[in-house]
Amino acid sequence: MAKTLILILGDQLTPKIASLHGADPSDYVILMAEVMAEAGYVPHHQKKIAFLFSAMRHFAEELRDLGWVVDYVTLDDPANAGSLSGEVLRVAQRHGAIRLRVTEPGEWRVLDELRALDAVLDLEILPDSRFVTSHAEFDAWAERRKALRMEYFYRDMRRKTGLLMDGEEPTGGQWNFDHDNRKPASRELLMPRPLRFAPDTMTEAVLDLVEARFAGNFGKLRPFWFATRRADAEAAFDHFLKTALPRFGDYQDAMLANERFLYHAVVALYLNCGLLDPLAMARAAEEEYRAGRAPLNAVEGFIRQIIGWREYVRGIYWREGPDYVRRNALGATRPLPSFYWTGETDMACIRACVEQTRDEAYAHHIQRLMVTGNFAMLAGVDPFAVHEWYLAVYADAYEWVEAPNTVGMSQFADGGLLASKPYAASGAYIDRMSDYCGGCRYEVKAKAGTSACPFNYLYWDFVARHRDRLKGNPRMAQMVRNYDRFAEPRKAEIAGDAARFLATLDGGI
Ligand code: FAD
Ligand code: DLZ
Ligand code: SF4
Repeated sequence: MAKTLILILGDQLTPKIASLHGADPSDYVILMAEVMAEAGYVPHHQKKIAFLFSAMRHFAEELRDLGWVVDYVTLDDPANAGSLSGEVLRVAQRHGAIRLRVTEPGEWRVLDELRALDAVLDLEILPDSRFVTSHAEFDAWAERRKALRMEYFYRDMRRKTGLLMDGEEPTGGQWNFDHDNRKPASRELLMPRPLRFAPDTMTEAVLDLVEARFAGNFGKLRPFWFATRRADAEAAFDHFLKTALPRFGDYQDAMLANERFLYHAVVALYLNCGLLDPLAMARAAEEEYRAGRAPLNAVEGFIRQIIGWREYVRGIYWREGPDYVRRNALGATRPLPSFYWTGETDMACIRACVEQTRDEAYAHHIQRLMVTGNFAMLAGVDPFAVHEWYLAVYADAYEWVEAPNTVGMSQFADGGLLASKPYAASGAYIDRMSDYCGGCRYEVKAKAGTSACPFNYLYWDFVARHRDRLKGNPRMAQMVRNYDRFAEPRKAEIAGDAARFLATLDGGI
């Protein structure tokens, strides 16, 4: 009997992937392919491409060790068809396969491409069982509600998984300990570091390939220190549990120029491609609390990110449909300033975040949300351009998780579906949570004039531009009233400063 083809995508790197459930290796051929269509749909960071190709190659070895036949197509294979569907057709023909099995991809674009193969192959697309919530469960939850607030979804996830539950009650008597989690960090704190791995021969070969084919892409390729094998990713996570989790909550929102990782896990890249399992991670974190090695505010905060935010944004992505990435509720049209690629700006906070992104293909949540994201929204940058940037530059970026975070949470471009208010902030917030302002040519405490921090007048200009929309938002109405109380000369000063500054950006005023 002709074999069935199983396609495993670059972000499905686990033997527990649904397409392998219950399958007998002797009846199947697995296809994994490095293709230009995937490596080029946005100009991915060099480290992101290298990470994923190396992780894919290591996973192919892991599968072979488990007895699977794996047809692995490298990017430089002269016969490479260039796209996932092209490779499926080519390899299906080679093996005489008429059936294709695949776990659903993490992006509408790829889903449409795979669905089109239905015309030529007997196609089976399986739900991705790596998530706690299925699409149907999320939709059923959303149907019952007017506002899709993460907090209520998260409580249901706690009940469903039993994580941090004592019977029917949340452990510690509270669902959420976020009020304990807003501390700025000091440079004197002893900082943990993510575990680093020297590239092995397989990774070195991929680094050479990326150097040869993607040298023009954003980002520094070397030094390359990500784990690319499952055992190493697990060691990196274990290292986080032991060294950083206890303070994860306290310093979750802090930013320091010379401490790029602080107490963050730096695991989303491993988790999103399948090297780590979310529920196993959440249970391991809970165990740190139960064993008295980490406090509840830290463990609850971490678990909320994994079974709360991560699941919730995925639910929103699939529920809202393929046009979600094009939403633009605030009508923003400015091109993305070139300093998002070069880091060449006098704003020390943006410079630090872009340089770190360039070097590490990593920035933590508050850098993404409150520095680069906040600035883009205040400056009125087209949210689709912002979305493409985030999708390209972070090693953990796949559309299902990146787009709701960018379009919804950080740009308010879905009009408040995901976030109850725009994450807009002036320089005072950045100054409170970071050490960036001390080294900046702008003065964070100055409100107006050429030396004032641009976030200050851009914030009020944003409130003024979107006054009518924001005055109806209970969490922004006070800011609108504050703006309305400004005397006319002050309002004119804000508008003038903003116009002068925005004129210096790509796209002019
Ligand atoms: P930690 O801070 O240590 O958190 C632990 C884990 O929780 C993360 O690894 C991640 O899996 C999960 N998590 C935390 N916050 C979120 C969130 N808001 N949404 C989903 N999962 C979350 N995350 C991605 O995984 N991929 C993206 O492409 C991505 N793009 C983002 C774009 C913007 C504009 C913003 C504001 C956030 C984005 N996030 C994205 C969410 C978050 O910033 C990253 O998950 C986090 O910074 C990854 O670093 P870490 O592993 O050190 O996470
Ligand atoms: C991100 C990515 C890249 C850079 N390259 C490949 C690839 O060559 N082959 C592949 O199967 N997957 C790749 N991916 C991941 C896919 O783009 C990902 O599966 C979709 O974005 C859906 O999440
Ligand atoms: Fe950023 Fe303003 Fe602080 Fe400079 S002064 S680092 S621009 S917040």
